[in-house]
Amino acid sequence: MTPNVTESSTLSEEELKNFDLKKLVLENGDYTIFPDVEYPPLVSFEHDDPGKRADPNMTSLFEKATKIEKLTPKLGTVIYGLQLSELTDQQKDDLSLLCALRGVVFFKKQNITPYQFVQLGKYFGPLHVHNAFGHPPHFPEISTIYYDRKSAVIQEKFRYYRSSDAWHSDISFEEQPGSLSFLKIDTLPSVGGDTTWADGYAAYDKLTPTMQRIVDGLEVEHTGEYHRQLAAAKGTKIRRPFIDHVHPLVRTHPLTGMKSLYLSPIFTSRIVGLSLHESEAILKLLNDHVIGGHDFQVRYKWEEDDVAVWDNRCCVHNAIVDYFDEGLRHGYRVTPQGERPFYDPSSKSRRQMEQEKAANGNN
Ligand SMILES: O=C(O)CCC(=O)C(=O)O
Ligand SMILES: [Fe+2]
Repeated sequence: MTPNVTESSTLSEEELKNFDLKKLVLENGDYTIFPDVEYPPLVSFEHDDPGKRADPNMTSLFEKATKIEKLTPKLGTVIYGLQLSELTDQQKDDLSLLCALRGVVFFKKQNITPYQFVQLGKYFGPLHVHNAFGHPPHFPEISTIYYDRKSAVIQEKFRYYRSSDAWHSDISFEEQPGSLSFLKIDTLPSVGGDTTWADGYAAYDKLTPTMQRIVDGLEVEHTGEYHRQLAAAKGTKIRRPFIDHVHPLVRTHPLTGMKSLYLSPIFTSRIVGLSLHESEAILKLLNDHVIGGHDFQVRYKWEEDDVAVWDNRCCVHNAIVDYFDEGLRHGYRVTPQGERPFYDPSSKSRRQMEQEKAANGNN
């Protein structure tokens, strides 16, 4: 059983700036703590998305990068030659729009520190402090990506695990779930440990119009049950109770205005207003649609010190945990919260928008 601890020391600004999680994991292994504290409930806020201030051409990013590479036609872009720790506000605004359009954006060879990571993330919205995850000392806003392979709970959790079991959109159980997520991977096994993303716009567009009419306007209950069970298995404290929230199954992206299938299988319990068997059948059908949707997925092979930035409002993701025999994998994530998900019945799918543009001769 992992002990609950209280953070005893505070660090100076200088010490925080130099805090090095890679060094800590290499020296100490699992450094995460589970402070014996209770957090107050989250309060609602008006989300002001930096992407609203973006230049539609995102010139500040495209002109400064040394190379831009698309990983698939619609999903996933790699940017070379820019440091996230040095982005101007205009570049951050443009990044927000780029993520809304491309789902996930990767930055190579990033020197950004945990301290700078937190500063960067805060630009996009208040950083979520997780209800139950262990976090690094002094950085409650950081979620550590690391599995202690010697832990019996972890062994058990991954014994029969298939990555198809864990697609999700970060913290979708909150009233205002993550808009973007920033994930740095700084330590990699010799092989394995890729991550996959699936495009929510395409997932919607790949449903037939009849199926689209069925899912449009439906609402789904999201819960923290997954984390409750994990905390119970590890014997760790839940610092803020999980509260269920209902979100639209098809959500409208506030920046692109496009419809995206908003699935988060590990955090969803049922579709509101349907019987359990109706709900389970539809959620299973949609989950299978995403799991098998290789034509709208990207699988990313990390290099050390890559950072992925993705938009949780228009893509889902999933870690591939195939590397326990191949060495250590470590990274960390921050997730700014965004708007409360909404569905605008007059919004369009990406395909519809593209067709209309083409018809108007703007393509
Ligand atoms: O380990 C990974 O590649 C991704 C883990 C994850 O789901 C996250 O950081 O949100
Ligand atoms: Fe995640």
